[in-house]
Amino acid sequence: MDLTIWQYQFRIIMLGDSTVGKSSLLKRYTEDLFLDTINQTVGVDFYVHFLEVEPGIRVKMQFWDTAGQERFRSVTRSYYRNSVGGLLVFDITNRASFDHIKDWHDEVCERVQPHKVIFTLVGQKCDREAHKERAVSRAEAEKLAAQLGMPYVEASAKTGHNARECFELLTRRIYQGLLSGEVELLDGWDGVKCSAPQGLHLQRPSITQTSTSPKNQRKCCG
Ligand SMILES: Nc1nc2c(ncn2[C@@H]2O[C@H](COP(=O)(O)OP(=O)(O)O)[C@@H](O)[C@H]2O)c(=O)[nH]1
Ligand SMILES: [Mg+2]
Repeated sequence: MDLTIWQYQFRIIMLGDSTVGKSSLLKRYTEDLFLDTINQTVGVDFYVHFLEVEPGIRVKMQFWDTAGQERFRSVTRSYYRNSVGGLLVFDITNRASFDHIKDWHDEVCERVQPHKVIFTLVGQKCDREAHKERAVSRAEAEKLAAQLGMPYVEASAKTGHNARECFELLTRRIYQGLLSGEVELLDGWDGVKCSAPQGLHLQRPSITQTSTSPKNQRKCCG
């Protein structure tokens, strides 16, 4: 079986301040590697990974890894619009990176309208808890995630703890969103692509129809 055949492509964006470990987490997931001195992301990098969300349904996850620095925002903003998923990443030892999560969230929601982005909140570098470096409690992070309507996962690119879970949880939620109608395929939007609609056995027949009517367009964040 050709593992690169896919039925859906989801475009997912990495969000969060510089140095929280976005690129490291992606590298751990896609290559099972961790580098102590990883090159700083300049502009936007891009990674691909495949996941079978149910038997016979393979999703190509296309990850856009942004640079968190303010000076790169103008580059990354243009990519928000065509993303269906977002990993909001902070570093559990860096309080400011947690405080900025709401800003990242609000900025994306504002810019993707009328589309909707499905998020997961990730507390990165959880291996450093062992060194008593935690600056954000799990309870606090869970509270913020609940307020923003998303799950919270603690991960470490260094040890690999939950690296797979955060990406796959998000991908499965996007797929469920497609089945339920929360996520819609719209003309001129690249967040989700469907390779062979007629060949799929979907629970929701309308999923394969492209719609541009305003009544079907949802606002971001409910
Ligand atoms: N201890 C620890 N360090 C990490 C982890 N993830 C990334 N780092 C380190 O944090 C620094 C920034 O990582 P990077 O992936 O470039 O962050 P980005 O700017 O968000 O893409 C690098 O020195 C990484 O080696 C982790 O899970 N644990
Ligand atoms: Mg990076």
